[in-house]
Amino acid sequence: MSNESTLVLIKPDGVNRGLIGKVIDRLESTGLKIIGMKLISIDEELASNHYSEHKDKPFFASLVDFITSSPVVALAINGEGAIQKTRTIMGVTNPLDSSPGTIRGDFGLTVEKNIIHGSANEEDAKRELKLYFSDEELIRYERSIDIWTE
Ligand code: D4T
Repeated sequence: MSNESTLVLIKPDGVNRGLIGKVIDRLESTGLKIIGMKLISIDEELASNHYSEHKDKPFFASLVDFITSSPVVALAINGEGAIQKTRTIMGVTNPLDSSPGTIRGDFGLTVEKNIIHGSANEEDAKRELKLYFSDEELIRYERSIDIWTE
């Protein structure tokens, strides 16, 4: 495992349902570190860029409409194996298949409104972090608990 950073979005359904705190709590409680965080409105250009790999899929237009419909919380998350760890905490894409104890399994209902996004791999994480955060917005700092999480 290596120290890595990943992008998480708390999607419009998570924000509107008042789940920001719960989602952040699940991520933070594992020892992962927040190194960037903001509430933003995603415009169509950013949405299309973010989801470019899905541009030919039948759900693309609906996905862009949804993600631009209301603010999201963007988080840059850092830690040992942060990409896989975040995906594990999230659960699989369709909440009907996500295990209880995962964010999507506990809070999600539909494949589109599934509460949270997390980068799928190292390449996506690098690309997506750049879409949402400038270098200056990523804060590197030591926490006293870091000796227990590394
Ligand atoms: P994200 O990218 O949001 O973390 O989700 P996943 O990595 O788990 O899933 P994905 O890339 O396959 O899908 C991206 C995004 O599209 C929505 N979606 C997906 C949808 O609205 N309808 C669908 O049929 C699928 C497969 C949900 C997540």
